[in-house]
Amino acid sequence: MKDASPQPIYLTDYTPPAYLVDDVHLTFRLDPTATRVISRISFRPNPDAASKRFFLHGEGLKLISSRVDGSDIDVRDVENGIEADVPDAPFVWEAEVEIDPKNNTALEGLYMSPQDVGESNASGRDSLPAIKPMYCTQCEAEGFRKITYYPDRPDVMAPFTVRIEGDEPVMLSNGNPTGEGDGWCEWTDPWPKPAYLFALVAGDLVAREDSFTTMSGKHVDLKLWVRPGDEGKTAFGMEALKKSMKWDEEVYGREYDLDIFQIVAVSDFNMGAMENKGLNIFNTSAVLCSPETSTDANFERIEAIIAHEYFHNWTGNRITCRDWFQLSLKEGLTVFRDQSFTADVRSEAVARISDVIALRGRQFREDNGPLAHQVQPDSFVEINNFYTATIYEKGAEIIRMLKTLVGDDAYRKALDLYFDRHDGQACTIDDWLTVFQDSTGRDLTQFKRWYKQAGTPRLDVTENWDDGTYQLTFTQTTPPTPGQDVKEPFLIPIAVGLLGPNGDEVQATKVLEMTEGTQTFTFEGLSYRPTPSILRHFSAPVILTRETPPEERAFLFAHDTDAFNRWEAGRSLAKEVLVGLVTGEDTPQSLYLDALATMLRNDDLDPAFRALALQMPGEDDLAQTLFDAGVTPDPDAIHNAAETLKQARAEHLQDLLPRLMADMEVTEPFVSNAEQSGKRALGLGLLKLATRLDGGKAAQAQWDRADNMTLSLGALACLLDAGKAEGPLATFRERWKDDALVMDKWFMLQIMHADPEDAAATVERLTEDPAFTMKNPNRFRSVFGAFAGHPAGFHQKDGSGYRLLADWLIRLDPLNPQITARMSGAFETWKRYDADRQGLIKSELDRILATDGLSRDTTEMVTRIRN
Ligand code: 0A1
Ligand code: ZN
Repeated sequence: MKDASPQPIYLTDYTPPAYLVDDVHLTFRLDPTATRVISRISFRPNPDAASKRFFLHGEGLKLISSRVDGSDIDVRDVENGIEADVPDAPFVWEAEVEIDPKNNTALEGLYMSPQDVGESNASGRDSLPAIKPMYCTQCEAEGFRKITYYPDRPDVMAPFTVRIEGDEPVMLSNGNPTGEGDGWCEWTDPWPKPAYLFALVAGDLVAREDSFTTMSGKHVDLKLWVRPGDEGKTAFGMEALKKSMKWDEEVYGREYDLDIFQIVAVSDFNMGAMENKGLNIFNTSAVLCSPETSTDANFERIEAIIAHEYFHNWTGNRITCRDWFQLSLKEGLTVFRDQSFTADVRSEAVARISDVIALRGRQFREDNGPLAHQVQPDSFVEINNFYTATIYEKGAEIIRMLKTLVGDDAYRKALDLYFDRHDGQACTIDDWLTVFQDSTGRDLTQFKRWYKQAGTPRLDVTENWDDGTYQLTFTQTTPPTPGQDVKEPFLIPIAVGLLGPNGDEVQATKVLEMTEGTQTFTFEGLSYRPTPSILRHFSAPVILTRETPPEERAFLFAHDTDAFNRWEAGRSLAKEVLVGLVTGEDTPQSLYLDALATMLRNDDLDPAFRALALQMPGEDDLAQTLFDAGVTPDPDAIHNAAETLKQARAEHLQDLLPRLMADMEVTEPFVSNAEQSGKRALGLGLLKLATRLDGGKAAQAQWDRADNMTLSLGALACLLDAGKAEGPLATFRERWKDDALVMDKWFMLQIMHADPEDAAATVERLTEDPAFTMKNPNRFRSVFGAFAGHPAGFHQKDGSGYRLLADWLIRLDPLNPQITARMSGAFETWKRYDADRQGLIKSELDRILATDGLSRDTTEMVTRIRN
């Protein structure tokens, strides 16, 4: 129900819990609509708390009975839970509640998946294949209160024993198995944990089994549980898990701490995956893969997410967060750890470039709009709305900067101290920074601003050359963000290298520490004026604004010894051409095209790098760039400029294509490794160019012979662009109609490649498809996420795109507030656009806000966007 005026929660209001928990014992009597949860919890007063109020969170629970030390006790219903009068001494709380997992469509707490079994969908035509639903849980951030009454806050940590009663073939919970019999089993997790890490799974599942021997010689059973039929998609995930376990031992000295580690794949899941202690639960899309059904991009994402969840065992579980304002303590650090893992097991340069593309596409976009917020917020209404790119990706950039500033060895020492000092605790971001201060002796007061000031700093550079002395003067400014008008200077690590006329390094990479608003750095004793390579490896999450002649960027694109900056130079040239095409100003088009050709021809360069250099800047990125330059972006004009440049590139690179395309053929059996996926990525980039020249002939040939999803889907995308996809789309649908993850691609691709004026109609047509359901987050996202990611289609000036999305958000909200709130972010860029579009968007936002019973999640998001 809509909360009349959702009240914010403030970081400064934190108080320690009144009672601590020594032990939790839960019994689940499973039933689809009437599961009983019986809890026995040992509480004791917290000596560090001022309050003696005994309060337990609870939401949507039917209380059957409650007792304290064996005697019935009356409880009072209060906001968000119950309270009761209890002894001022240790006591045992017992309660029995009833919950309804089958009708839990929000996918928080205990729910069943799939949810659509036996029902026909909107169109009323087909029904989905009958799969017996399984039970599963999602408790982060505040889902445990939908399972039983409990102090559902991360600073209350306790060991859990869980007994599950039911007739499901497989029944799992956190920790180690400690007993089983007919119709029941028991799991014990000895490591104290907050309730958000609780998990339970029960259903008809099969496991891929393996094992891992830890660095101290302990044997760990590994199980990856999936539905019967999906076993063939588990091999890669298991290998990724073992690689992650090994990496965390080698790089961070962290060993696994239970006898068993399990992963379960679930088809209805709001996010990618969840790090529940010893029992990670994954969205099927984040773990299941095979060459026939998954693309290289899928494999890479799966490897990173498996690593991410596994790494949480130490950064998140063993050391958790004191409260949700500290979310980036675990998420920023764990993202940084998974990024480092990917860089190590794949290619460092490619990983960094890909991370930055994602950061700019999601976090910079957020930071430049009405949803901008601090990495450590001061307040929130609904914590689920703070699982954002800022908390995750900017949080990771902060850890990366810290490591750059202190150096690799000091970073590792600090981490050792962090684990030593805080193991078993619920910590704050301040605790984390204090560890670094203590172990390195550095004062991090200014550095902390990265957590407390929202917004992306702009970094301006001017240079001066005077007889052997070269100077770089930087000025930083951070635009105001909601609630923060004035910003103090950040401590910005700026990695700089200087290049000579032949591209040789006259100054190897050096990290300049900028602390002032304006600051000059001097390099002496140079024999000629160098070309600077600034912000190497993207050493800080800032927007570099520098007037650089295109020739200099072409030079860096050809010569920079820093792979990131080399790519960046090409990217910024491409953007300058696009901007010129939109505004009618001169563009350095031929310079860019020649430089691109030279780069592509250079066989010394990794194909994956070349593929990234060939990738076009996104249309949304361009809209922001234009807006920053004071030009109101017109999505149609941007789209047309992109089309013009794509055509010009195809024509310019025509002669190169046959040789390069042949070189990118992979003859060995499919493996998703850096080498093969790089070749396929470049091959697909070239195929797009070829399609513009041959009308889809090469794409059709690839489609006919492709034996893996990467090549099939790439060919299908090109055939869509060429207007020749009707037959292949039908074939694809028929072949994959029973594979939900592949069908997601079928939906997504048609929208991504629709002409702008047809995109909304395509969405409407696809929502009529019997395979569309809004109860499955992956399917909903594959349609509406793709639509929101197609700026020219979504922003059609008649407002049809806005109306369509708003209609569906209003429909989805009562079922799944979390996904609705998240998808409303599609509107976050509205202030960039012209008055007509702004007016149309505002009226849709108002229409959403006027909906009766709108969830707290969506109310908060849409209100913030609207303001
Ligand atoms: N902690 C998980 C992500 C996650 C967050 C929230 C969720 O529900 C609101 C679910 C999963 C991770 O970082 O992987
Ligand atoms: Zn995480």
